[in-house]
Amino acid sequence: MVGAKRFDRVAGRRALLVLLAALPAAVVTVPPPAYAIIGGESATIAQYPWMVGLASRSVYGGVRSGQFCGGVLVSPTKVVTAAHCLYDEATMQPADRPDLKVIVGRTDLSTADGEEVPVSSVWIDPDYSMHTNTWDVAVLTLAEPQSERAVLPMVGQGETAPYRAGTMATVLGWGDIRGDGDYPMDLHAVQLPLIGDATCARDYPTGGENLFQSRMMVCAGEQTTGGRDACQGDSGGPLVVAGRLVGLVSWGTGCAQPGYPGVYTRLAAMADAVRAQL
Ligand code: 4AZ
Repeated sequence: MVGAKRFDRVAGRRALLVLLAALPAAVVTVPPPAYAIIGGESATIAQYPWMVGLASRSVYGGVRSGQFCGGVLVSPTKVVTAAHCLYDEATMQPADRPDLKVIVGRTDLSTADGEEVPVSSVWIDPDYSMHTNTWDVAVLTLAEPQSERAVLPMVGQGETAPYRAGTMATVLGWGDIRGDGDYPMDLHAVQLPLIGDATCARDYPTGGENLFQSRMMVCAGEQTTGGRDACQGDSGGPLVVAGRLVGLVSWGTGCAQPGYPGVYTRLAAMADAVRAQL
């Protein structure tokens, strides 16, 4: 049902784009895509076997396996995710989720494919602040090693080259595909360019939780047109450049709006601290 509807939407949009491509560019303005992670397309765990979901059925219900965030398998027993995924938005304190699981090997959250692996311990970056969204990284230890699954290598401490503006990155998640609470069952992926620090500093100049800080954050998206972005539910998921984990979905104003790109945890800023947990 949901899948069929989305397929129709995608097919309809393709037809529209073919039509628009035939018209003189000056006559038409192409609306931003309104489907997928946002502006992406369906993907599978076979394509991205190190992609995982964080889930709590007691808190989020069982319809979508209890999924509420993304994460990445970086070793057989370790998952990197965003610290804010492990916090309670209401209390601003670490969340109490005794049934926290890591979903591995599952593309479609309505199925029982793969496994729901218990978490034996949680490390949250000691510098993480929910008030400023800074140092938004955490490491989960799995109770059952995933020795047969592929892992994603991580960027090195202090690396800068992978973050050059215009570099194409891939973002993955099971989050909102329209920015209006439309949560898909299947994994989505989008390719988007990294945005330079000076640009993002202009996009998010104010203090508190809306201040861009290039030391431990990096932005990605379509600065002028919007249309491609991570959204609610994608948090903690990977920003991948050239086959390595360089960032985590962290925050942003709304989703896929021009001038308000997605902000990601810049993993090169804390790669050593994360590696110390592996
Ligand atoms: C969120 O609330 C969220 N557009 C994640 C990513 C973005 C915005 C919000 C980026 O989890």
